[in-house]
Amino acid sequence: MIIHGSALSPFTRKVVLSALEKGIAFENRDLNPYAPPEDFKSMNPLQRVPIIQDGEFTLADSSAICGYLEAKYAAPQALFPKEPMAYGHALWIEEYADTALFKDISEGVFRPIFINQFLGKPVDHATVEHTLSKALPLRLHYLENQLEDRSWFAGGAISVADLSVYSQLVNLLHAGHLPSSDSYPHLMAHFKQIQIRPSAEKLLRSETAYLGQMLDMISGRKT
Ligand SMILES: N[C@@H](CCC(=O)N[C@@H](CS)C(=O)NCC(=O)O)C(=O)O
Repeated sequence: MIIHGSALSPFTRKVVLSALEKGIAFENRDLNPYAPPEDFKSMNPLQRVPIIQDGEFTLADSSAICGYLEAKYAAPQALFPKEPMAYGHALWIEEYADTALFKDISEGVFRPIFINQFLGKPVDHATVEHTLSKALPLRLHYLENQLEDRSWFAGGAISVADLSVYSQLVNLLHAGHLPSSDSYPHLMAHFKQIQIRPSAEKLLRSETAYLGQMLDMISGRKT
């Protein structure tokens, strides 16, 4: 299986983590949606990453891909709860992370810091400050309350819900704005318990190296 995506995309991260957790062999291919290959539109008419190719089968969208991987490789690590309410809740938290968290973190923090610099523009501190103080706390408090004293968002084990939330929050970590454990004790404990899993540790190391290279390139451009 080939996973086409970009290293700092939270949706690519969700799919890569799912594959690693499930022990699926795959090849990771870098695809920058802003400098796409010619066949990008035929792979995904929405022109977004991630996309997988599994033999002759091509599939886009992280949620569709995670559903496909679960149907094909339920064992050894299931990532969707079996119990109906827990299953529904997992899908809801996945959706919450993919839409609400993504919007605030991507538009409000990641782009104003990193994409601006990649494009040679100054960091938009005002947008970052506004997001961190006004928009994002609402999202994070909701997730904090969802967890209360549970280890996982849905059911009694790690699921796609946990990987989805974690995958979005990693971009806050890269930006140096991971929320504090004082304000969000359950959410940050949840983040850390995923961060130390072998799958996530390995991936984070390669992402940090990649981001470092990108930032070095930018500072080289400036001097
Ligand atoms: N619902 C999609 C969202 C994918 C998405 O928005 N990917 C971003 C990268 S994080 C992208 O490809 N953006 C390119 C663009 O907006 O043109 C999924 O879950 O895969």
